[in-house]
Amino acid sequence: MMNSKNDYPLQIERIHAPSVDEFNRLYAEPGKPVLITGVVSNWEACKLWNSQYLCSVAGEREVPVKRMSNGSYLDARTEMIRLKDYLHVASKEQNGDELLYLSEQPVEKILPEIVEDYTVPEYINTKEKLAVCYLGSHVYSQMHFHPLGKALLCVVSGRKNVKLYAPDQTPFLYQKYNFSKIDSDPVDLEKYPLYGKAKYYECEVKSGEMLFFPIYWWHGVETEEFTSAVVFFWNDSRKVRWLPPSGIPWYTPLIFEVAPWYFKTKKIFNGIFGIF
Ligand SMILES: O=C(O)CCC(=O)C(=O)O
Ligand SMILES: [Fe+2]
Repeated sequence: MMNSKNDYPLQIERIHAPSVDEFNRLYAEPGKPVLITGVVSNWEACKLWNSQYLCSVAGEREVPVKRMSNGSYLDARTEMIRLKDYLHVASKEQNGDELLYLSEQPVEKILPEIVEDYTVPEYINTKEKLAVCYLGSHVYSQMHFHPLGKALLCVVSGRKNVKLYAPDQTPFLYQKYNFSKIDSDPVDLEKYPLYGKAKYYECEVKSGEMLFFPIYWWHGVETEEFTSAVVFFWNDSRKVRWLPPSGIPWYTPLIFEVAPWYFKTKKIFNGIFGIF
């Protein structure tokens, strides 16, 4: 990947509401990230979703929230908390290195009151899909890639700052399963010197915008102000999953394809590693 100092960090392409055919041809098939405007902005959710609304429709619900240090999903603990109590925490600056984050929870299951407020983007071409929500502020999701397929990060309110790394940057990212061992941004270069060589794309995803992550693309996500988002996941074909692009160790798919079989059901597997 060639770039001069002037155009660094690399920029993610932006496009206004592409057709399904354009999306498939230009981004999904070649595995190229893109920021899409003009789709999520039509959702009712964009007018509705703030703390007050969420509190009024589902404030009494007990929701699963992760307690995590420095965005680390690997050692996060999940606890149940009333949505209104969580939103109160999320409205203030969180201190210390233990943060609460309502992250990657299936929307239909935990907040059925809000599923009518959004529509599944037509770019998703599989019957099986998963919609999860992220609600929080002052939180960080450590670098990871999705080993099973594609994702669309749809920001409803607030904004997220995302750094993306192509699969060929993996040698500099200290991979552990589908995560990076790097646990902070800015990165401690004494602890992780190879990171200094990593080339990344950076982009801000604002309310009404969505970012497409191809399979095996690394991303770390910073959320400062209170932000609500829905992420859709849909699987790539077995062929795409089993033949990872250059940079991803050849045995990586084995971890995600054979281990579930080993554990007998995919359900147990997802409970352990999560589909992020
Ligand atoms: O918003 C976040 O904290 C993480 C989002 C993410 O990892 C994704 O959309 O795949
Ligand atoms: Fe992700």
